[in-house]
Amino acid sequence: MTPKPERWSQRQHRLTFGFRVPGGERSAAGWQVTWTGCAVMGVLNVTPDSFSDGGKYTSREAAVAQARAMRDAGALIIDVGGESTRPGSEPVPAAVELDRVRPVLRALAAEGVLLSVDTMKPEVAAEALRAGAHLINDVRGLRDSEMVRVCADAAAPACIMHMQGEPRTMQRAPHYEDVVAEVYGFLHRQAQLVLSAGVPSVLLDPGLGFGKTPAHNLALLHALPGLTAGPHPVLVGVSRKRLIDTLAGVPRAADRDPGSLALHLYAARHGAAAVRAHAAAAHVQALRVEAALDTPGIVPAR
Ligand code: HH2
Repeated sequence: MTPKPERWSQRQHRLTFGFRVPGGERSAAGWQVTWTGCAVMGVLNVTPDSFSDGGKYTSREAAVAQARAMRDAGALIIDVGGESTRPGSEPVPAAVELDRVRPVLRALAAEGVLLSVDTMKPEVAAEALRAGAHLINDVRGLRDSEMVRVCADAAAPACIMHMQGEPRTMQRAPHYEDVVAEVYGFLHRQAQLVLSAGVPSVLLDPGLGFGKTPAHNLALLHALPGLTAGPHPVLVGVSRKRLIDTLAGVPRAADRDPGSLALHLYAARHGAAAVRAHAAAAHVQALRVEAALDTPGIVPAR
């Protein structure tokens, strides 16, 4: 294997799909989406109760307009979610979740947007893939073998995220003997398992805020280079999360974009292949500047 370039902004990342995808190139392995440096996954919550933007995109028109704006600003992928997983949230029935995401996925797939769907339910994932989603983002990290089967059958890549417990109770008393070894060990084990089951490629995500104290989140961020040195692209998502309030004193979630950006730039500099962000345009802009600074002697053409 050729060694990875030292500069984060020059590292190439790749996701492989078993079917044609927007921006994908045909290869022997399937269709590949390739990018350099750190990409943006734009968050699109079509829920009434998400912690920072609940209710803003519940109409199809509002959701599609927001996705278009994020795509036009340079987001690589739009992550559509129909169930909030904020701490304390209650699960919603699969039929409700599907009614929320399906029309939006159909509309955006028709416009050639690269789409992930943020769901823990295999039946929602299967229907979402039929409606035009390309990647499954599962905050349960494909611990359900049925979710592995859905992704493998559709030849769709998956984001494996680590979560301790369930959203309803996960922040009550998170506990680890060694958070870095346990979380990164889980991600590596799950990656091996799902790839050997036929899922074409994976993104790994430490799941910041999912059953973790601020100290756990910071330990994982400080150890990020150990994860990003591995063979799989790494996604980091701290957008508007409580960690920003802990670090900077910002009680209102919607006010936390500057702190989110600072943490995401840190993640990019330490090798993250993508960051999951609500303020997608601001992230694309800041990452372009950060990438230019990482490339001494090169004056961009624009
Ligand atoms: N965070 C949230 C939801 N899904 N998926 C991944 N892979 N990584 C994350 O960090 C992550 C995620 C929570 O954020 P949000 O979607 O804005 O809120 P809610 O769950 O309330 O809809």
